[in-house]
Order: sequence, then C-alpha cells, then structure tokens
Amino acid sequence: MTRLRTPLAAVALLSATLMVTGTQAASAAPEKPSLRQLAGRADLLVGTAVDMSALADDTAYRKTTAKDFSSVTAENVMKWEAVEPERGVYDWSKADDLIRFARDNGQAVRGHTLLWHSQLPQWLTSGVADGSIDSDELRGILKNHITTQVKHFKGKIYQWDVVNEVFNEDGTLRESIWLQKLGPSYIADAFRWAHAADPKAKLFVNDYNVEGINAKSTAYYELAKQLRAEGVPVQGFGIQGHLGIQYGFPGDVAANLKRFDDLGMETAFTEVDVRMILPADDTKLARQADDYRRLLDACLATAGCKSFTVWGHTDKYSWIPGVFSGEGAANLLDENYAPKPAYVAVREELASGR
Ligand code: 9MR
Repeated sequence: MTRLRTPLAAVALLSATLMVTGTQAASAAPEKPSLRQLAGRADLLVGTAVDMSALADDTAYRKTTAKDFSSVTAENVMKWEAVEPERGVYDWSKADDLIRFARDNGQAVRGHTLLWHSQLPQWLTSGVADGSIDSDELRGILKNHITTQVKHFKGKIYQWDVVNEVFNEDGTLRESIWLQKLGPSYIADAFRWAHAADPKAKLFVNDYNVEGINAKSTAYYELAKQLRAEGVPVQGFGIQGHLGIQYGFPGDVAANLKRFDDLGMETAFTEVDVRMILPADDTKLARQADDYRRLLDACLATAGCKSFTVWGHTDKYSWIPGVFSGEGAANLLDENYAPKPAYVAVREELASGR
C-alpha cells in the first residue's frame, strides 16, 4: 500500500480532485445557448404566455421569462374583461407593464385577444342578456373596443389574435353573442377594424384542436381563403397546441400548416402545452417531450411559421390543474424551474434549425 492510499491521504486527494474538477467544470463547460438564441438562428421567435402576478412577485419567473423567450403573450391582461372592466373605463396598467418588460428584454409581443366569447366584461354580457344593448349598439361597442385596444398598442404588437375560438369542433360557427347578435359578418368586420387601427400588425385567427387536418381546421382554411379573396386583411392562422399525451399526437400537422402557407399566410403555434394525468413519470415525460418536439418540427418545416409560443413555461403557474382535475405537468420546466425532458427536446429541435 503506498502512502497515497492511506485513508487520510486518499481523502485529501479526492477533495483536491473534486476542487479541481469543480473549478474546471465551472470554467470549461460553456453555458448552453438559451432557447431564444437558438430560435433566432432558425428565424423563429420562441414565446411564452406571461402570468403578470408571477412576473411581479417571482424573481425566478422573471429570469426564465427573459432568458429563454424572444416573444411574450399576456395570458390574461389584454382580454376585454381586464382592459375595460367598466364601460368606457380602461385599465391598461398590467398590459403596459408587460410591454415595458418586453422592451427592456428585447422581446416581441403577441396580442391576445380582441374578440372572444369568454372573459368578456360583465357590463357587456349582462347588457346583451337583458336587452339593454341591442345589435346595432353591440356592433358599435365591438368596433370601438377593437379600435381603441389596437390603437393603444399600435406599433408594439407584431401579431394580434383578432378572433379567438370562433368554430365548433364540427366546423360550424360557435353560437356566441357575436354570431347571435351580429351574424357571421362580425369576423370580417373585426379584421377590417383591427387593420385600420394598426396596418402593420399581422392579424390572426386562433383556436385549439386545429393542429391536424380536421373539420375545425378546414373551416378555418375555408374561412381564410374566402376572406382573403374578398380582400379582408387576415394574415395568420394561430394553432394553440393544447395537447394531452393521453389523446395521441394529432396527424397531418405539417400538412395542415402547409396549406395555410400555400395561401400565403403566416402560421404560428400560440399556446403550446402538453398535459398528462398525474403523477408524472419518465415514460409520460418522454412522451410529452416527443409531442413538443413534433409540434416544433412542423413549425420549423413551414416557411411561414415564424413563432412558437408555449402557454406558460413552468408547471408552477399552469392553468391546467385548475381546469382538468388530476392533470398537469404540462410545461417545459417543473415547479422548481428545473428543465424537463420537454425543455431539452425543444432545445435540441431548435438547434437542428429549419
Ligand atoms: O390560461 C388562461 C387562464 O389563466 C384563464 O383563467 C382562462 C380563462 O378562460 O384562459 C386561459 O387561457 C386560454 C386562452 O386565453 C385561450 N385559449 C385557451 C387558454 C386556456 O384556457
């Protein structure tokens, strides 16, 4: 036995080795490029929805939002109930906070959303319900809303979700107050008003369950084709991308994007998350990673797909558990901001380029 192999000396050697390797590891391992750096090389914006309370209160959240993403979407604060809680009384404060955060961090902002059947202010829904707001007035209210909001953010939003979730699964128009009171022409009107208020913003339709080719995505395809033939300024198709591993991966995603590309439209994934029945395990997380990778791959394969946005990037603030009981773990980072296999898959896919 040599002197070095005596226990004390061995401990000394081990700790010296650890110190050296530790130092070397810190200085030698280059920091991995962020998602936004990799996306930039692929001519893509990689985005996240932002929860404004988390952004205000949670330093780690602010850091990950700034580090990995080149685009941000307000998860809630640009919705009608948030910006005009009382008729004629606007509150842009939280939305403006996001615009400021984005400017400080060199990020683009997606606008979400101008016209939806959900998260409408109470003064509006109750006025329509009790008949005190008739159809003519409602049309004026909608025009005013779209014009005021788009003008407020003019030049600061690169893509607007002008109409959100207007079709049913079978491709018929959803029975919202808009359809009931204004008829189907409300859609073309919304795009014309938005375009007049900010001619440079790209104007999108946006929905869920339209990843693959199906009755609903085909309804959007036909609508877009028709509107564009009539000269209505609709330029983009937003695919939300709320998946669940238990449902299997939708077919024909790239072919679906391509047909919009062929119409000369932009496409975007706007709200990607992939939920699972809890608890998570390695198999489920691998499956989830694969779903993220495949959505991103379809985007990268499509010339007009210029942004890929996740609907929150940490499981800590996801909307999923509150809506789908027993489900969750849908995001790229876990509740403690540790990267999941899905994060690694997205990074690898971005690194592989277009
Ligand atoms: O993530 C949003 C959640 O915090 C809100 O409570 C919810 C209200 O309906 O809206 C969620 O975001 C939705 C988005 O605006 C449109 N597509 C579906 C999203 C998840 O429900």
